[in-house]
Amino acid sequence: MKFLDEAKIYVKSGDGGPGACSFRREKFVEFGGPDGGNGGRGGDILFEAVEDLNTLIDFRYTQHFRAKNGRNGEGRNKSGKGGENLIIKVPVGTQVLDEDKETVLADFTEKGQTMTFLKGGDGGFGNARYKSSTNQAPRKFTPGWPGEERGIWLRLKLIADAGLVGLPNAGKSTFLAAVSAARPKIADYPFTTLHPNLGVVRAGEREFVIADIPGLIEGAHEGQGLGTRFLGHVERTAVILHLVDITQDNPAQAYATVRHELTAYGHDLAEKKEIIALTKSDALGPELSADQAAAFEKQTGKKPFIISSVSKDGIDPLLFELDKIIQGGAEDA
Ligand SMILES: Nc1nc2c(ncn2[C@@H]2O[C@H](COP(=O)(O)OP(=O)(O)OP(=O)(O)O)[C@@H](O)[C@H]2O)c(=O)[nH]1
Ligand SMILES: [Mg+2]
Repeated sequence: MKFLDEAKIYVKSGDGGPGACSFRREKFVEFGGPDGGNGGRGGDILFEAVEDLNTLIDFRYTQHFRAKNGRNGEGRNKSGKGGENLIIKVPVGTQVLDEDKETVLADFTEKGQTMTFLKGGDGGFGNARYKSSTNQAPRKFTPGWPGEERGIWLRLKLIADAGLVGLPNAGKSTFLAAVSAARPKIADYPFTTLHPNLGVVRAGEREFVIADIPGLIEGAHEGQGLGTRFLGHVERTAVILHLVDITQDNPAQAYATVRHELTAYGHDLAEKKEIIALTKSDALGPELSADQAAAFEKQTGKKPFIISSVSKDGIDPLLFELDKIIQGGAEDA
């Protein structure tokens, strides 16, 4: 299973400017020669891979990219100015695909990597260029060459920064929908989620990626329910967000069940940094929620966040904490 962020964009390099048709006119010079300059070249479209972007989220808002056209040539043999290039910044790991969404046109694997993707059109010739022994006063000039235009796909393989775990129905998909633009299926029965979903969370200036995976039940490591096969997707995350339904009789027990499965799964998942959030607090109200959280802390020795994906209570501090751990993880590495 690959998590992909994709965006379709349209790029166009600049048109070349037309050449000029002009004749020198000077006092006392009987036959002023042709002096129309060439048009300027259109700007190129370039890509540059940068490290401070993680996702293609900005390409949802801006889809059209055009480099500037070249300027007209002028009299007195003045060439037109070239159009400015346009550099499109993409995250490291981005692939540029043709409109068929299959042919890979470029692959950006390293920071700072650049590529000229579309060349700007050449400028046209001014009439000075067409002067010859047989034609001393040509009126001929050429328009600029048009730039190139293309529809392309950008594709980025996303790597989740945080992974959601919990029992079925804990509210994992609802949480993902509350904090990102992802729209996973949500329903009031276990195993609604059958395959992982990814969402991009924007927290202030920063953005990170959360993976929502199918719920775990007791015996998952032996294949019960959907088993543990999706846990591979949280192995490389910086942090696990363990969601527990606060409305059930014994949240600490639900927590222990899932922890047991993580430990049995191995792959160092149990040692990974973990944040616990008791969710659906809106259904209990603040007082009962606080009581449940206190009981949870007493039994597990761990302090949970209290949140609701419906009312959004407690969500911001939780995202802040997740981001802190993710950033810290990046510094450690
Ligand atoms: N009141 C309330 N209900 C919630 C909240 N979060 C989830 N729910 C409800 O809980 C049920 C299960 O939610 P899901 O988000 O599908 O749970 P899940 O953990 O993704 O479940 P699986 O995909 O089956 O593992 C749904 O009926 C949700 O509407 C919440 O914050 N408050
Ligand atoms: Mg789900």
